[in-house]
Amino acid sequence: MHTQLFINNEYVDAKSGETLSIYSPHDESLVADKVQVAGQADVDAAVAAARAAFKGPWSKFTGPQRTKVMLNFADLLDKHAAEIAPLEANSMGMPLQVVNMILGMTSSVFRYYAGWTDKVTGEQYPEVDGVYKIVQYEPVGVCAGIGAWNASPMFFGAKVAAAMAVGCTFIYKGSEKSPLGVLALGDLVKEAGFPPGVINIISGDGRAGSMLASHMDINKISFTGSVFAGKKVQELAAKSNLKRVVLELGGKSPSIIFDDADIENALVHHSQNFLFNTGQACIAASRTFVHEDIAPKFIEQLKARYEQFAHTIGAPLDPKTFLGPLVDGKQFERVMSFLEIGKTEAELITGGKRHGTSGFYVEPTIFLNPKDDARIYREEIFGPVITIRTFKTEEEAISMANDTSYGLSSCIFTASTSRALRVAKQLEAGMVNINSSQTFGMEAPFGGFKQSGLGREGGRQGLMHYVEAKTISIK
Ligand code: TXE
Repeated sequence: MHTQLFINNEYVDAKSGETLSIYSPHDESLVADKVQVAGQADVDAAVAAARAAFKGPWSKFTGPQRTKVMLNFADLLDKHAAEIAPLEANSMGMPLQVVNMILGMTSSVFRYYAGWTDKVTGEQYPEVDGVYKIVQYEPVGVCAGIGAWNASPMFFGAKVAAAMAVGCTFIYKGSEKSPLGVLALGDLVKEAGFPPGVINIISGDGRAGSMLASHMDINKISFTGSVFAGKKVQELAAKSNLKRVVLELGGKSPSIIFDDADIENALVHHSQNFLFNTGQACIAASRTFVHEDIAPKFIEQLKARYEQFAHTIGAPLDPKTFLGPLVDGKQFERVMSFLEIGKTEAELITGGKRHGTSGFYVEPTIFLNPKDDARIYREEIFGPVITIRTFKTEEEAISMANDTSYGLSSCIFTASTSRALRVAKQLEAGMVNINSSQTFGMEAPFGGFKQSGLGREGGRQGLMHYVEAKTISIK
């Protein structure tokens, strides 16, 4: 377990002299104390290391040489996943089976972007008045990433791998709620063959995040977290040096289940898939709309599923556990308050209370027909709490689905392809899942409309945020 900052391929104490402690959300026991917290001097040191690496050895690496170290990293991550997984499970309560999936996605995204290192092509324009124009794409420079707690290693992967593919350098700040997993990646960065300073990893809370967002020698920042904090990042980025910004923020994603849907498939996606990571997923479809003709049967069966899943609640390190605790006391209080508010805004179908008497465990919960202005219907709860409303017509369902300030993901369950595509076209969301949920891959852009974010991660779109176009005119 590492608790120091990882700068210039070395683990070092923070100059700030400040530390933070991590407690298990399973039983509030101490997991790690003296996790080093980056202050301004530490952030400056990490940025200086990244700048020196960007101008120095890393700029000499060819595409295929970058591919090699990226693939080394992916292999090392797979090799050491078993040692890293308990760090996440103990810090933020993610069940071991879920952490292993997240770590697998992290090495996959490094392998995906390792293939891009020599494929960012430019353009050439026909001669006009004796002038030829060529466009080349150059690495944007020193980049920063800020991650949330719910899938820390994957946020690291999506941000850092794309930057490495095009030759940028990076300072990554994990969440203060789950710093240990990403800090452990430092050893793998060094062993993989990345030169010192190419990838730096620091810990700290919003203050360290603000230092990154406002740093005058960082060219681009990518943030995953709440809308509130994301707006702060963009504000500081603008007020400092107008660094490029990508924001992956919250969601209150809709799911529409039509009367011709495959009910069993819909039940799986609104129970097992929705409850994945204990509902702590930005793309969780937490606002479900069910056609009135199938609603009574669907709700009755979903209730039975939730009551079954309540039996999978357990300690994060227990391989049988599917539902772990919420990340910490603050989040637990937040979700518990939504449960109490929900009881005044909608009909409680199942759950609605704490599970057990210790640890931050919550019963998987279903609320039915919340009022239009209900907080449980409008706000991102970020827990195992789903709200269901019934609808009569396709138009009504689309209108309700779009009636939100978010626009991250969405789902449509129907047997009709033409209806699925007709509805998909009208949903205001960056991602639409047809007869599925939470299905995304790193080859396609991930991100949201409206206040769910700015820009994309994954695929070619995610990569192009790490380069700048340069038009060269030749006379
Ligand atoms: O997120 P924060 P938190 C939502 C979810 C959750 C709420 C708060 O509803 O209840 O956000 O969770 C850093 N400048 N999501 O507190 O505060 C912080 O250190 C720069 C949804 O964990 O956004 C951490 O590294 N950085 C989301 C990261 O931002 C700042 C996933 C996220 O912290 C900062 C997580 C600032 N002013 C929470 N303030 C999703 N959609 O996936 C904080 N940070």
